[in-house]
Formats: sequence, C-alpha cells, structure tokens
Amino acid sequence: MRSGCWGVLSLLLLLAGTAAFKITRGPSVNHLEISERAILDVTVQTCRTMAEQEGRDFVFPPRPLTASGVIRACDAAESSKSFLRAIKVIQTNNKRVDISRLFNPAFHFDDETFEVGRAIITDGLRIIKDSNKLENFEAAREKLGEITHPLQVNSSRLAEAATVQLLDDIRGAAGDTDFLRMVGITKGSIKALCFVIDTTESMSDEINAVKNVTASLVDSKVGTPDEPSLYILVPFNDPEFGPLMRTTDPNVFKTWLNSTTVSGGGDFPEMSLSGLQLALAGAPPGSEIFLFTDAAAKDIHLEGAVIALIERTKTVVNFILTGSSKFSIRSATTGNNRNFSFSVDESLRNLNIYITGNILNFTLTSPSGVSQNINSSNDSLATMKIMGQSGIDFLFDFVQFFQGPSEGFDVLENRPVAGGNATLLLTLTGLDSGTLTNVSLVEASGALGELSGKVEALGGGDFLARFDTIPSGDFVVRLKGRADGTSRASTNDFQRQSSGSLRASALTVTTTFDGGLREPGSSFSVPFTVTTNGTGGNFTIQATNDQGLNSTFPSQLELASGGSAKGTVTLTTRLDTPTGTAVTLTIQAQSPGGNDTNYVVLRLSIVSRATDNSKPVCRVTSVVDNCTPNCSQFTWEVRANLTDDNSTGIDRIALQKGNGTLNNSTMLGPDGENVTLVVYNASCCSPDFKLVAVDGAGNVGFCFETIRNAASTTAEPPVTTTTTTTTTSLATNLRMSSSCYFWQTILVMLGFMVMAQC
Ligand SMILES: *[C@@H]1O[C@H](CO)[C@@H](O)[C@H](O)[C@H]1NC(C)=O
Ligand SMILES: *[C@@H]1O[C@H](CO)[C@@H](O)[C@H](O)[C@H]1NC(C)=O
Ligand SMILES: *[C@@H]1O[C@H](CO)[C@@H](O)[C@H](O)[C@H]1NC(C)=O
Ligand SMILES: *[C@@H]1O[C@H](CO)[C@@H](O)[C@H](O)[C@H]1NC(C)=O
Ligand SMILES: *[C@@H]1O[C@H](CO)[C@@H](O)[C@H](O)[C@H]1NC(C)=O
Ligand SMILES: *[C@@H]1O[C@H](CO)[C@@H](O)[C@H](O)[C@H]1NC(C)=O
Ligand SMILES: *[C@@H]1O[C@H](CO)[C@@H](O)[C@H](O)[C@H]1NC(C)=O
Ligand SMILES: *[C@@H]1O[C@H](CO)[C@@H](O)[C@H](O)[C@H]1NC(C)=O
Ligand SMILES: *[C@@H]1O[C@H](CO)[C@@H](O)[C@H](O)[C@H]1NC(C)=O
Ligand SMILES: *[C@@H]1O[C@H](CO)[C@@H](O)[C@H](O)[C@H]1NC(C)=O
Ligand SMILES: *[C@@H]1O[C@H](CO)[C@@H](O)[C@H](O)[C@H]1NC(C)=O
Ligand SMILES: *[C@@H]1O[C@H](CO)[C@@H](O)[C@H](O)[C@H]1NC(C)=O
Ligand SMILES: [Ca+2]
Ligand SMILES: [Ca+2]
Ligand SMILES: [Ca+2]
Repeated sequence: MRSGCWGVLSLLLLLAGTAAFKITRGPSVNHLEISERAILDVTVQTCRTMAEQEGRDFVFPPRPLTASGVIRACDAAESSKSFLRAIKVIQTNNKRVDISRLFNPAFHFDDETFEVGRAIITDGLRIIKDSNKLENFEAAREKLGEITHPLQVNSSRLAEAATVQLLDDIRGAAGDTDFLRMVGITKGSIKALCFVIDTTESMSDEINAVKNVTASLVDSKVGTPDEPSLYILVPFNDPEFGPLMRTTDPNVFKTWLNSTTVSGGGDFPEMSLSGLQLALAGAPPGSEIFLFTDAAAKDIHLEGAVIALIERTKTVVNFILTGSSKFSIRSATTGNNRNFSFSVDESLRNLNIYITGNILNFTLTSPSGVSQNINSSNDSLATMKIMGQSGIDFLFDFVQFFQGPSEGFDVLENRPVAGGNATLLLTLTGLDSGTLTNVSLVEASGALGELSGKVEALGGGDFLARFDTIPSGDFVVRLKGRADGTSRASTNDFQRQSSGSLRASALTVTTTFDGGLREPGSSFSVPFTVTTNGTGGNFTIQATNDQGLNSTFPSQLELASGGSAKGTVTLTTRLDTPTGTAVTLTIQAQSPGGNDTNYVVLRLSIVSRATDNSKPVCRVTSVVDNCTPNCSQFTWEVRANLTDDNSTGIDRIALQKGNGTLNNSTMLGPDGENVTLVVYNASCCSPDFKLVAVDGAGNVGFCFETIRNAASTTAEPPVTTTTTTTTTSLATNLRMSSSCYFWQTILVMLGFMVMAQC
C-alpha cells in the first residue's frame, strides 16, 4: 500500500460524530482500558523513535503492553510512578465525563449534537496543545481524558485506533520529549527541584548562604538517580512575587540563582505564600519545594489555598527559615495544632529547618539552650521520616461511590467526608505485580492508633481499601505489601507511608464548571456548592488563584445544619494572557468556628481560539526503492513537498517513525507560497517513514511511506495498533462491527484500502 497524507482529525470527528451508542449500565471499564492501551502504544512508539534517533538500542516490550513493560523499554525506571499517575489522571477525567456530564449528551455523541461534539474535540485539542507548549502538562492530561471519552463510542478496536490517532496528533504538535513529559516520562527523576526565595532587602545577609545552599542542593543531585528533570525558581518580594521560571538545565538554573538580588520589601512580613502558591500550581505533582525566608507571611489568607494545593499535589514543602528574627508561621505540613513558633537567634547561622514529616510537637529554643523537642513517647507516631529511594511506591486517592446510569466510583479531589466510612484507591508502582497485605490510616494524635482497612484487589496493580471510620485529626496512609517474583534478593516485603498528612472534613465543596475554552480578556463564572454534614452557620469563602487574576466571590455563605448553599466565583482574565496559561483556582470554605475547612482546586485553561485551522499538507513527490531481501545492503529515499497554504506556515518538521536522515529546504511555489522540500534516506531495514509537520498554530499534518510490502524482511516486529497498519486492524475489526458499512464508507473516504467483507 502506498499512501500519502491524511487528515487525522477528520477521521476522529467522523467516528465521533455519527456513531450512536448510548451510555449503558456498568462502569466505563472499556473506556479506561482503551485509554490505557492507546497511551501505552503511542508512548512506546515515541520512546522507540527517540532511541533510534539517539542511536540507542530499543527492545520492544512484549505484548500485551503493560505500564511496567513500557517503562522498562523506555529506560525510565524513575518515571514509573509519574507515568502511572498520568494514566490515572487521564482515565479519571475520561470516566468523570460519565458522572459529571451525564446530562450533557454532547459528551457521548448519543444525540444529534454533532456540532457541539465537534467543538468539544477541536477546542479540547487546542487546550491540550497550547497547555503543552507552556509546559502545563497537568492541564493537558485532564483535558485529554475528557476529550478521549467521546471518541470511545464503543469498545471496538476502532475506538482504540481513534484514540491512538488523537495521541499521535498531540505528540506531533508537542514533539517527542514534551509528549513523554505529558505522559509523565522524563529522563531522570520526574520531580522538580523547586526553590521559592525571599528577595527582599532583609535577606541581604542571608542571600549568599541561600545561593550556596541551593547551588549545593542542585550539585548534590546532578548525576544521581535523583537528578531532577526540571528546576523551578520563584522569587517573592512585597508586593511583587514571581514569575515562575522553569528550566531543565542545572547550569542555567544556577545562573538564575546566582543572579538573584535583594531589594525592597518594606515592612517585615512578605508575600511568601503567593510565591509558594505559584510554585505549587506550576511544579509537577509530588515535587519537593524549598522555601527560604526570614519573615512571616503577609498573605496569610492564602494559607488554606496553599494547604489545599499541598494535599492535592502531594508535594513536600520545606520551610527554610533564615536570619535573626523572631516569628511565628503556620505550617502547612504539621499536625492538628497547626500553629508553631520558631525563635531564631542572631548567633545561629545557616539554620535549616526541614519540616517534612508528620511532626506532632517540635520546640526549638535559642540561643543558650538550643533544644529540640519532638515528643516521641507515642510510639505509633511517625515523628521521624525515614527517607530512601526505591522504585516501589504507591499512588492513593480517596474515592466516593455513586449510583446511576453508570455505577462505580470517582476519585475525590478534596478532603474525604468526616464521621463516616471511607474508601481508598491505591496503585502500586514500580513493580510488575505485587500484593497489598495491609493498608492503614495512622492518626497523628495517636488517639485511634492505626486503623486497618479491608483490602480488595482490583487487578492491574489497583486496590481498594475500605475503612469503617476515618480519623478526625491529621493522618497518614501506611501500607505493607509484597512484591511478586523471585528475582529480588532476600525479602520481597515492603512498607511505605504517604509523605504528607491528610484530614477529613464535614464540609464538601463542589463545582460544575464545564472546563470549556476560555479566551484571554474574557470574564467567566465558576459556580460552586458548599455542603455541610455538621452544624450550620455562616461559612467563610475564599477564592484565590495563582495568576493574580481579579475575582469576585461571596465572602460568606449561610448554611443550615446538614444543608448546602451555592455561590459563584467570577474571574476576569487579562487580554495579554499567553495562550495555554493554566489558572489554578482554589475555592475554600471554612466552618463558622474556623476549625474545619474543605476546598476544591480547579485548573482553568486560558486559550486563544486559533485563526489557522488548516493543517500542513504533504505531497510525496517521489520514492526510490531499490530494496532487496538483504535489507542492510541498500537504502531507499522519499521526497515530499510540504505546504501550509496561506496560513501560519510550517513551524517544525520531525521524524515520528524511521531510522534515517532527513534534509529540508524551503522554496517558493508557483503561487508564491512557501514550500518545504523534504528528502528522507534510510536503510532498507527501516521500512517505515512517518514525518510530522506542525504549523504555527499547532495543526499537525503527516507524511507516511512504507516499503513493508516490497521488502520481504523487516527488522522490527509488526505493530498492530499504530497507523502503520491501521488499515489491517480496522479492516479486521469490521468483521465484528455491526456498523460495518458505515465504517467502510469512512475508510474509503479517507483513502484506506478496505479489505474486509461485511
Ligand atoms: C539506525 O541506523 C543506523 C545507521 O543506519 C544503524 O547503525 C543503527 O543500528 C540503526 N538503529 C536501529 C535501532 O535500527
Ligand atoms: C559557600 O560554601 C563554601 C563551601 O562549599 C564555603 O567555603 C563558603 O564560605 C560558602 N559561602 C557562603 C557565603 O556561605
Ligand atoms: C556568580 O556571579 C558572580 C558575579 O556576580 C560571578 O563572579 C560568579 O562567577 C558567578 N558564579 C557562578 C557559579 O555563576
Ligand atoms: C509538646 O511538648 C511539650 C514540651 O515542650 C509538652 O509539654 C507537651 O505535652 C507536648 N505536646 C504533645 C501534644 O505531645
Ligand atoms: C455525617 O456525619 C455523621 C456523623 O456525624 C455520619 O454518621 C454520617 O455518615 C455522615 N454522612 C456522610 C455522608 O458521611
Ligand atoms: C458507607 O457510608 C455510606 C453513607 O455514609 C453508606 O451509604 C454506605 O453503605 C457505607 N458503606 C459501607 C461499606 O459501610
Ligand atoms: C450570617 O450572616 C448574616 C449577615 O452577615 C446574618 O444576618 C446572619 O444572622 C448570620 N447567620 C448566622 C447563623 O450567624
Ligand atoms: C483588577 O481590577 C482593577 C480595577 O478594576 C484593575 O485596575 C486591575 O488592573 C485589574 N487587575 C488585573 C490583574 O486584571
Ligand atoms: C469544630 O468545632 C465544633 C464545635 O466547636 C465541633 O463540633 C466539630 O467537631 C469541630 N470540627 C473539627 C473538624 O474539629
Ligand atoms: C487562501 O486564501 C485565498 C484567498 O484569500 C482563499 O480563497 C483560499 O481559500 C485560502 N486557502 C486556504 C486553504 O485557506
Ligand atoms: C530545515 O532544516 C534546518 C536545518 O538545516 C532547520 O533549521 C529548519 O528548522 C528546518 N525546517 C523546518 C521547517 O523544520
Ligand atoms: C515540489 O516543489 C518543487 C519546488 O517548488 C516543484 O518544483 C515541484 O513541482 C513540486 N512538486 C509537486 C508534486 O508539487
Ligand atoms: Ca524582608
Ligand atoms: Ca514587607
Ligand atoms: Ca495551517
């Protein structure tokens, strides 16, 4: 088969727009499986391309693909947890379409809502591509889950092929490295090393020490398995804070650190929590943040939002308090009594206080009697954090069950409900298979000791743990398990504990924001509902965002006991907001007594509607193929002309498949248009060629050639679900599809060769 280029999106839209499948009973297991298989497939292809281009060996993992097999093939052991996490985020947002948009038929394409459905996908793709461009990968993941749902109109292979093509389109626009980052895979540790630094005048004594400490922290990790893949610097002052600066290069980062200067700040307290909020919203989940300051927080109203973000992102925040002042801060990482004071004397230098564990009681007195006090009489407490590196880790979330047209559970994005039962969803990462023998909630105060849950294996490394009660104070999640297999040494038992603490709440905060495209300069409303399972009264509302956008919201809502109330946050975006900006909005409700809060954290994408919707067009002009069965002796060549008509023009070209050399040059075509001429040469042992061309607006066109039919030997195993052999797999499945004629029509329209008989 010889083929030129074809439009990916049109296939998707046709698939999505015309099929009439209703959401029926049962959980969307098929959606989840389809998403996972498609992600594994495109990820492994991406890793293979990168390995080939870097001249590394690539061993294709055995099929069916598994996350751990793909991670191994990608040589990215450090990314196992973040890869699984990314898949879970995509799946959760896919599944959530069934729950939260149950009454919006457009999301299921089960009604005559073609145009609405089309907009959901085209706007969604725009949001994903622009978010990736600004490295807002979490926003891209969430949206990806949402828009893949309508593609998966049934559980056939066709749905998987459509998802793979969508992912190929996103991969093309992002480039291979950023596509892998979107799915949670990087070279080295996925974690960012993130410094939030006070740059006010009063830091002048300490700033050199801070530079020294930060530079040595950077150096200590370079070249180790813990080397961060990303470095983030957020300066804060008063009243200014930010911007957040990101780099993957440790030397660039050290230059930034070294060029930090101090000035201003006015009064004693500074905008530390604003800086921290920016870092929490911008760093990959599970990162480590170091905050350096010598002052109290002026923006203490952000405390709730900061705690919410720490809990949501499972980030570890280290407050590093320098200098000679007496101050009191409220720590986000401590226990029940969240007030604690430090008294730091002038005689102390380079005092680093790392608050990383579940610290119940800590007293530091100075100068004469420097005393540390962690009350450890309670032996059930994890007052000392044992930190180590291990591939085996776990993901966890509280879930809530729901009934309705599709039953199942949804991941809770905020604090679980106090006073009742609770269920945790856990996923083991970094091992092929394993068992959880015990999962417990360990309360910081020790009052309830360790509450063990009933563990149920769901398969695929997922487990549910059900608890009859939930601790009323702060707690951590602790688990014990056993890795299967005999390859590991003496013992296969392991024990892990969550790094931050959690708590339950009698409040719930929910929103019904539709997540659609919002343009720079627009104002929009985010409706929310606060419900209490406790006593009523006036509840304090706080809405904050990390981008400094103006917002209005009710400062309080009155709730009856066990009742609920609705409110609205209205946000105004600036006209100059760069497209792809993610606004992290935290809406927090606090009980009248102030001792209970809950929150909801939303990521809102600000994206310009593209003026260029035409994708680059590829015309293969010649193929020279002298291949013989002895493939290593010969080469083949493809020439192609690429154009982007009268729109933004071709921005970037890249090989997505093929181990060969690519050359390009630009010429003016007959109508004065720019034509990019491409010449590709490869060994006959590399029989596939797939080129991606991206225009200035992120529209993606492909060029595809293969000599597979001509060459009788191939160096690679056949791939069943990528576009290489889509025709075959689609056609095979036609036999099973009840709507055979419908699919055949589409395939013929798109230039596929249809081989199946209805
Ligand atoms: C890629 O091509 C180069 C040169 O033709 C060859 O040395 C290398 O082994 C090839 N790599 C793979 C993975 O086929
Ligand atoms: C920075 O660290 C080096 C040793 O690593 C030390 O010699 C130097 O005095 C430190 N500078 C400051 C300003 O603390
Ligand atoms: C830091 O900046 C100073 C000048 O301000 C320069 O002399 C020094 O070499 C820089 N150090 C690094 C590591 O860039
Ligand atoms: C905290 O430490 C003090 C001693 O500094 C002790 O009196 C107090 O009981 C401790 N509190 C708890 C909750 O352990
Ligand atoms: C509400 O709180 C009561 C105890 O105060 C508890 O029994 C009940 O389960 C809670 N409701 C929910 C939905 O958790
Ligand atoms: C958990 O509590 C909810 C109500 O709070 C109840 O509907 C459900 O049956 C309980 N589940 C279990 C397993 O106890
Ligand atoms: C809540 O606040 C409103 C106005 O601020 C007041 O009229 C009302 O009495 C308050 N309700 C309670 C329960 O305190
Ligand atoms: C917020 O609103 C004020 C007054 O309406 C305006 O002056 C300011 O520029 C706005 N700030 C932003 C970030 O939009
Ligand atoms: C908050 O205080 C009220 C009464 O003061 C109490 O009923 C409630 O249980 C407390 N809630 C939490 C989460 O501590
Ligand atoms: C290019 O511009 C011409 C004239 O403005 C228009 O007729 C044509 O449709 C455009 N082509 C594309 C692909 O947008
Ligand atoms: C064509 O190749 C040159 C280097 O030879 C490169 O700089 C340029 O970006 C390429 N053009 C495109 C559209 O990728
Ligand atoms: C490809 O572009 C070149 C240069 O513009 C031109 O000579 C050639 O005719 C083009 N071929 C096709 C098939 O468009
Ligand atoms: Ca200061
Ligand atoms: Ca100040
Ligand atoms: Ca275009």
